[in-house]
Amino acid sequence: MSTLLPSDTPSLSTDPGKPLIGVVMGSSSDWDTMQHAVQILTHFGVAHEARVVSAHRMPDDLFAYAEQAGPRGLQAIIAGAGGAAHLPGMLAAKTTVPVLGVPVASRHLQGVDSLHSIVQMPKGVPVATFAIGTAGAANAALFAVSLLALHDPGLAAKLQAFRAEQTEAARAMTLPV
Ligand code: RP5
Repeated sequence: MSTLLPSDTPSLSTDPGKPLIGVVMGSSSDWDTMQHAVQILTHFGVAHEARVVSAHRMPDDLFAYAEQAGPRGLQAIIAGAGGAAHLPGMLAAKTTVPVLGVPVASRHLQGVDSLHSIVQMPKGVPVATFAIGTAGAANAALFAVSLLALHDPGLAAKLQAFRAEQTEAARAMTLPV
């Protein structure tokens, strides 16, 4: 990932002792996917935490995490899960902190099951749902950065630079014909 970011712009989001974004997942087997969210948050210098919180294997931990998210100052929770992916929805049921859901690709249904489980929340308890897999994990983190950047000019500048790099990279693309 590029390091061509403004380094002298102040950021309100960098205190590692006070995470602003929580990244949770149902299993350590989700890490291959969810590490892409963590990489983005690290790249932007956003204070975050990452941990396993399994909805069906650690339900009490899940409730405690959701209940403490607001009081602990989390601004968003990125939650990844596969299969019957109830982790994001159950988190959203227990907190009004925004929950960004990442469908992890499953072995048998390639994550379509995860996507449907996360995106089909009944009216009243939303989960913002992203693409299946690594693109979804990265985009959920970029979305979280965008939310924080609304109130953080330094972070907004980094986000603009990130977008500009992508534009330049696309303009530089060539084809083999
Ligand atoms: C879900 O079950 C996890 O989110 C994971 O995607 C899936 C499989 O978990 P493991 O059997 O690999 O622990 O809870």
